[in-house]
Amino acid sequence: MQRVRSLLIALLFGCAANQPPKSQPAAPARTPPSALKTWANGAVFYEVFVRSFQDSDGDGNGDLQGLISRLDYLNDGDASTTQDLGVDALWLMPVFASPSYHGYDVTDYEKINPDYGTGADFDRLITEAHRRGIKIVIDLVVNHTSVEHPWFRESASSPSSARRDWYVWSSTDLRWPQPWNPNGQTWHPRKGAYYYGLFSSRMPDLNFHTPAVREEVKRIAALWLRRGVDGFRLDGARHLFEDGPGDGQSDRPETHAFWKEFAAWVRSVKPDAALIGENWTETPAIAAYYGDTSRVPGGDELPLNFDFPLAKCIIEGVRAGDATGIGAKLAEMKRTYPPGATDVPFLTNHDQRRVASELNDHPGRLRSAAAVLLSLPGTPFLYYGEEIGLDNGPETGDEDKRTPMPWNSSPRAGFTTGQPWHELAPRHETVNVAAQTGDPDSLLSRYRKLIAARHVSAALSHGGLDVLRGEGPVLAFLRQEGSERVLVAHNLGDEQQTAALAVDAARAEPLFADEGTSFDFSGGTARLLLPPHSSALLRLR
Ligand SMILES: [Ca+2]
Ligand SMILES: [Ca+2]
Ligand SMILES: [Ca+2]
Repeated sequence: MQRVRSLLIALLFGCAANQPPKSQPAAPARTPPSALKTWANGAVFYEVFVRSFQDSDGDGNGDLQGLISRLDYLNDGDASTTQDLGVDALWLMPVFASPSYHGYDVTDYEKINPDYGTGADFDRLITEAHRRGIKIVIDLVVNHTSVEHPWFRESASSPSSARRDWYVWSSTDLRWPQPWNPNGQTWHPRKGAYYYGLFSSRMPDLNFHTPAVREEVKRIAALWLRRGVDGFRLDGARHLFEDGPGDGQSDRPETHAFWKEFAAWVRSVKPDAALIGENWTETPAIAAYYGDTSRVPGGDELPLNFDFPLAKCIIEGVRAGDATGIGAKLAEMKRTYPPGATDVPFLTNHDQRRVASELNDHPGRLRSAAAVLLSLPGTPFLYYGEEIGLDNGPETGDEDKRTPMPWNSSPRAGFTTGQPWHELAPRHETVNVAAQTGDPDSLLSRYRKLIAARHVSAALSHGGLDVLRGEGPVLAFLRQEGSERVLVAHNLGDEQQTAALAVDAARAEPLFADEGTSFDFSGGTARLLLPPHSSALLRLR
């Protein structure tokens, strides 16, 4: 996704919960939750920009061989070692051939980007990741192709081209603005006609009304699933179909219908494949992308969807030291998402200013953000570098959200022996993996411990959530799965807090507890003492 879009969407959707109707009728009896029961439910994902992770050959571009060499950092596959981060799955930003540095405009869906390596390198990555128990999900960008894709060249060559209807053409300029930018145009001139390109003139939209396009997308998906990938992150998923300006450019009924068709196809090829939708909008519209959870466990449309509104609430709440917005958003999700839907919480991704910069590198706030993220239900995603508090680059462009990973304090940070494709983020001399490895108080160690706590607890990794306190500086909730209950409490503020919560338990076993936290259970009340920016994850007995 491109910069103007991400900036404007971020402005459009702040942390505000959509309120329930004023006179809300009694909730109808819900069908029993039908949760997603695959590896993806509860897995901890890690988003990787391959170009920025590790260069293996000194050309300054990260590549697949480099990523393979860093897999042990992410998860070495050995449960007896605890220095690895412990993530369960990777989301690779686009790895297909593309003329751009980011890869979101594909020219060949069957070819690995030569900057990243060969098809054989990709196969080796899959093998090496799977050997460590790491799943690999790749970005599938099919709303549009590159303007340089041979399909578009053929389509644009003549109105009578055999592929004319693979793209969206008009004989006149319909002048639909971009939904997020009144000055952005979506119809672009070519040889006396106009093609639709929602994101840019470099990215012509495929025409999903054309059956051959739908079949080709399904064929490509099957090809990569059979080659070993474990699922897809679906770029711009709400924009497949368009039938008019404004609301007609997103969330069309035909878009929902296609994703159901696509999901059924993917299940037929690889039943446990993960599908994660990028539907950057408000909570009720995101909720609709799960489809029917009573028909297929987790939903018959997209079983995982990024939670952009909650991400905004977490960052604003942690920054302000106030849990109110997070509590209200969690309550809204509970009444809006279909039963059994798996949320996908995250802090920021490659389209957003990095969380460390959003929180002004405040160590306590970064600690709180990590703890909130990794104690929430669903399938949390980390963005590479987040675990060490990597700053945004100094500029506001997308490249500055995607700078090379700093591995050590050397001048090129251990990322490359050559000239990095983009300058390193500020403070990389001190904010790097080596500096934080082995330090029990580092942010990196915190991420490791929180991920480890999640892995030993079914309630944390798969359970539901009931908010106990979501106002003022304290965010507290109960996570439950079967007979296991975990009380989660975060103090987002700069002052010590005490909290008395109605919790029926005799005692508690900490799965994770910051220094200085203490707790006491008696008479149906949990009494917690929480130092500034501390968290406690307590298994109740
Ligand atoms: Ca390279
Ligand atoms: Ca390990
Ligand atoms: Ca489209």
